[in-house]
Amino acid sequence: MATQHNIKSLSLYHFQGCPFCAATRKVIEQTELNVEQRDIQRQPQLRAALIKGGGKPQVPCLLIEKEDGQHLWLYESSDINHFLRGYAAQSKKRA
Ligand SMILES: N[C@@H](CCC(=O)N[C@@H](CS)C(=O)NCC(=O)O)C(=O)O
Repeated sequence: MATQHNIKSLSLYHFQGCPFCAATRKVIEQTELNVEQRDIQRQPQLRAALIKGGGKPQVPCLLIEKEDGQHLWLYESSDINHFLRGYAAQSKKRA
């Protein structure tokens, strides 16, 4: 799994009417993490990118881009929320 110091960026694939996405957006708001939000209903090309990269159109999905160029596609809101909280806690410790 990616650790705090080797992550380049985080992006959330989501859409507005999805309750699982809403819960994850709330965690992003609470943790104040810098996560780019990519709405797959507003931009169909993002849905295509999600399927191509992650393997399926399910949202929420967190794209973790590492410094070495590796891309990790994390599905399941409970796993994403757990990851975000841990990442936020690590970031605070290192600050
Ligand atoms: N267990 C998943 C459920 C996610 C889910 O059902 N997302 C719906 C939108 S609310 C979805 O993407 N459905 C389309 C699909 O699975 O292909 C989670 O907690 O993230």
